[in-house]
Amino acid sequence: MPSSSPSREGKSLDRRRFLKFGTAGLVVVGGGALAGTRFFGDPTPVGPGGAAVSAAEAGRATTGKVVRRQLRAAPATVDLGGRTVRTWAYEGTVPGPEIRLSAGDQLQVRLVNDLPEDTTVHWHGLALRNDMDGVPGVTQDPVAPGTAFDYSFVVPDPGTYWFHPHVGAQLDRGLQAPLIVEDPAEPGDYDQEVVLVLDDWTDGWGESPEAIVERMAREGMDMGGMSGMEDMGHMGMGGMDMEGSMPSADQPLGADTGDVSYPGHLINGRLPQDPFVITSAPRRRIRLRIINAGGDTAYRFAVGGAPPERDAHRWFPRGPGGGRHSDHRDG
Ligand SMILES: [Cu+2]
Repeated sequence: MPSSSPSREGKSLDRRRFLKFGTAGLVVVGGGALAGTRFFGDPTPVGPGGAAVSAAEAGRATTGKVVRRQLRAAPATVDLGGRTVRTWAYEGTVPGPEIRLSAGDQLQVRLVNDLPEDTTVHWHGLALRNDMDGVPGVTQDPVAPGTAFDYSFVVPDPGTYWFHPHVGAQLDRGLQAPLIVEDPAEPGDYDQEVVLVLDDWTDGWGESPEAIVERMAREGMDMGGMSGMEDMGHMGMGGMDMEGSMPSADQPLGADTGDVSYPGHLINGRLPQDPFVITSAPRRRIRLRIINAGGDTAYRFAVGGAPPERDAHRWFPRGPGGGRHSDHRDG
């Protein structure tokens, strides 16, 4: 058991903190929330092949349908809308290709790593079986360059999710894509659906994501989700506590965003000067699914010119992964 005491850590135990304990040698398998709450007191390691996992998986509701995809992670040249950058991407696009399926479907994804370094895919916000959660050194071995890894899991809950690597600052390159889990029982009272991925961009343009992480670590600032696993070493040190990043009445978006000045901000991989455009017709209802894939930016979102009617501001349920990414409380 690591030396940090749960009582001192307080209520703000989050995923990163959990993962820090995980790297100390314990592997806890199960639903995300279950793993987090069962960890302290009586830590009993459970392997992916354990009876508890088999029982939990057997209890999942499934449609029996299997959705198969391939994701090739590789260097790519991408046009952001007037600015062409060299970056890393899934299948050559930013964001990567959307995966869409229904709750209860089984997702089978072959990750092909054509990057020059290890990678994984983390399924942001999904309460999936732990050994498919994509955290290298904790829930799986890293996927080495030139090799592949097969993810396979039942997708449990409807919602708006996304996926990205859980290695270094890779997600702050172009390795990110939406994962939409539809609810077969939802009435769907809208005419059109649009997925919007918001992102703060520097790769191939400004300072590299890795350089930013290193600089911020040197300067002793909490980079939030910017650096993934690497920032855990300085989390909670130097008098910084988790409360600093918690949303409050004064700072509803939290205090540790906006540390980095990004040269570009994107919606669906496009800069404002040549934006992603939605074509629709008057009086049509559009469902917007909004994903903040930014490493350090909390966005306020508004629809310009929308009529001030209540319907214009009606929000549909979202998945648990819909929050600000740098919190990373749910992955
Ligand atoms: Cu995430």
